[in-house]
Amino acid sequence: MTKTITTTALAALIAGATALPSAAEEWRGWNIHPEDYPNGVALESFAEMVAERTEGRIEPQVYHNGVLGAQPDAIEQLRNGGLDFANFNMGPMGQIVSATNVLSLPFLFTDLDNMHEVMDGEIGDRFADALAEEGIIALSWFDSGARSFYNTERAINTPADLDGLKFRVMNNDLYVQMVDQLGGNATPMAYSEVYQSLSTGVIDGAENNWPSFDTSNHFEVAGFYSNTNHLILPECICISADTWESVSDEDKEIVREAAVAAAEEQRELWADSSEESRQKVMDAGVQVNDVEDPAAFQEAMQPIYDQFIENNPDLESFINDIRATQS
Ligand code: GTR
Repeated sequence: MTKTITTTALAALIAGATALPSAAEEWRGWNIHPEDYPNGVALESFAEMVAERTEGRIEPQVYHNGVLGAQPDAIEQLRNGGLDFANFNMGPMGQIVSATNVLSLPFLFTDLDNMHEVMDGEIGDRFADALAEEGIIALSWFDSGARSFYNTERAINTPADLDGLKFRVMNNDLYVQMVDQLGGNATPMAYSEVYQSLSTGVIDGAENNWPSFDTSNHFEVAGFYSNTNHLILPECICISADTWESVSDEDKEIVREAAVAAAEEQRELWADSSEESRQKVMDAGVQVNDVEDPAAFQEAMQPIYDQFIENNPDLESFINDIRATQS
């Protein structure tokens, strides 16, 4: 082994040293989606803005495609220091921060505009406070459209059409109840396992928005997509509380502004991306239908609301306040 250092190696070392100031904090960021999905694009913009505006004091690095683990694990990692930031869906968050379960009540929001109005205002701040109590700092809210059921067997028009079908749901008991109430069977499962499970018949269907149905390739194996639009879930750019507390007030401001700007970009990209994905899966032969009886799906959810309020009386005000934005 040689003990001398070549000039090229030395130059590389110096270049490396100048690229990252010695005080640079490297932040690990989790993204379940591909880099070119609206969320991936916006997270990259966030990382770039933060690095640039903090002059390299913070260097966020986004790991795409869920390579750092499934969402429930990633939420835990963010809380115990394994991750610094992430784009989380509020669905699986309910298992940790019970107030966010309100957002998983089916047909809660009337449309995307209603969700924006709520999350960008005082009610959204209350959800952020509840998250902060569990070590999760939500800085801005992304879109994830509306989720609908898709399956390998048939078009769904009424709840009776779910009978005998097994659907993958995200990790949250409320989704198991939701599918039960509609007469189907539900099984919680990691997103990364759905494609294989659909292909092998372990499950018959799942539910998601257009961009996820497309980029996960589920449309290749599940040929029926039925517009139930049962869940409009916000997603966040969230930072670990430990990471957040470790930065100066000046850098907190930079990070917050970058997160808000990234969410604006994500929402703009979302609308186009949804339409492109819808078109793409239809061109690929997926049979898409509007359900014949949308009211029947909503009515079937009443027992879930009743039980939820009975079990969480302290959260009833959230529901009422959201309803008040709709009148
Ligand atoms: C997507 C969402 C992901 C993940 C996924 C799933 O729409 O953006 O965060 O929750 O759905 O179904 O697991």
